[in-house]
Amino acid sequence: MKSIKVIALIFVSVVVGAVVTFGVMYLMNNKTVDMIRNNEELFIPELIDVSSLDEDFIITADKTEFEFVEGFKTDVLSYNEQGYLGKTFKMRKGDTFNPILMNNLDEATTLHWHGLETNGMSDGAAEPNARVYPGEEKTYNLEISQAAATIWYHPHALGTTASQAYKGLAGMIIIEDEYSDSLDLPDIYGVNDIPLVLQAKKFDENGNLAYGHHGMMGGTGMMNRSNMMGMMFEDGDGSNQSTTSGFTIMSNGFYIPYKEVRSEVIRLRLLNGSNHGIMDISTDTNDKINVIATDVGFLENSQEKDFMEIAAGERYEILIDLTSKEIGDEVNIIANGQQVLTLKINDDTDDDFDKPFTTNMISTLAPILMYEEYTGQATTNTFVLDNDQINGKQFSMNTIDETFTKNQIYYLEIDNISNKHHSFHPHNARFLIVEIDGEKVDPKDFGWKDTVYVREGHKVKVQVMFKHTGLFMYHCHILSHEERGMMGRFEVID
Ligand SMILES: [Cu+2]
Repeated sequence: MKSIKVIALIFVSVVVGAVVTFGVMYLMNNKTVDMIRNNEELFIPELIDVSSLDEDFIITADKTEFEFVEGFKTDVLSYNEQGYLGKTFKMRKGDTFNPILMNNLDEATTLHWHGLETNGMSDGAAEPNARVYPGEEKTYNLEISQAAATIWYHPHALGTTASQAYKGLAGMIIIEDEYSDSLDLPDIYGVNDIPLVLQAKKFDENGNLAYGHHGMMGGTGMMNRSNMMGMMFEDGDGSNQSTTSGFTIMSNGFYIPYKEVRSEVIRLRLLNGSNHGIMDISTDTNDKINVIATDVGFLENSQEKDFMEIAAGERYEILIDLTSKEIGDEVNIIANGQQVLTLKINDDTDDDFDKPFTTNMISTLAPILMYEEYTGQATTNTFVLDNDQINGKQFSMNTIDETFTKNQIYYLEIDNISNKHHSFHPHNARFLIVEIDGEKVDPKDFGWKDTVYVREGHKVKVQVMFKHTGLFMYHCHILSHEERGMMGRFEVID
């Protein structure tokens, strides 16, 4: 009888403890969200036009401070001491860009150009000498040979990718070409062509970014703030690696900022720059989303949607037609049910402007040509995604896991046999989706991709050609999965 009482007491204690713990966590998260600065003007990173640079450009990786919560300086990282994130680079097909990374951090870092087809020495990941140590610098030699797209840059050093990206190291790159020139698209940067880096973040009560403390109990067995937040972030067993549930979605570092726009067609360049999570994007006014570009290029025809999904690492360019709006109207962009940007219509911002088109006038964009007509017969390399490993292996810097020949057509079959969702990203690649779960699909529906989200138990086959030689990485773009070993190296040979 006594032992039953003891068991009952322990049971009650555990339940009460759990309720209190989760209650405190819930309140803390809500309280913190209330404290985050909001309703400020959308921050637009400075645009650096690479074509007009007459000297080498230095990109510094810096320890900076940022006021997510008014009056609290939060330690973050940024490029070129911007405060948070980095500048936007505009490049043209045919450009050569030789940026120099200067590492002002306390730990190694690299620059990886996500979505750029480039040589292995400049890809910033798999080469043995890719790491740039504190106080050192490295020059990257980038030859821009690919079609117009919205791509991005972020660190890719082994062991520090996830934490550095989470703390703010990321920036956008806009590539232009003859197609983007000829299309009558909104292209005034920061006015009707707007970069929007969406990131799921979690803050503690002082506005600090909560990240990566593994496990519920610290060394003393006591619950303290940092390990409690760590447990909230840790996505090892929970479902939150596929959603942003419990996180606050920030837009270019700000919470629900606004942007004054004219009653015209607005182009948003969306990047899901989160460490994990898929976002469902829509408007609160039921205004349609016209998708014009996927990760690495224009669609052949724009796709009108009520909502769209964007996974961590992916980019989509979308148009929203505001031509019928009146001054004072507002349209909110919604991500996973949360307001992330308020577009405020205010034509007074400019006395005179053209309303050059409406979205139904630009349905034809750029042709998507397969590398070859899909037969499914060519060489297929299979990537089996399981928990924390690919093809039964965890990452090793001493192994070359796959070898491809330059300018040959390959099929990559990505087979997710795990009980989690994963996001597969091979570097130096621009691929087309040809099969899902063994069924042929039309690649034009998905457009040019460099990252593909594969749900648990599903299988995707893509057609790819590698155009540059060297050593590269493939990995899961859920960055905690990557850090836990879901990554491999491949070599492209002549
Ligand atoms: Cu993964």
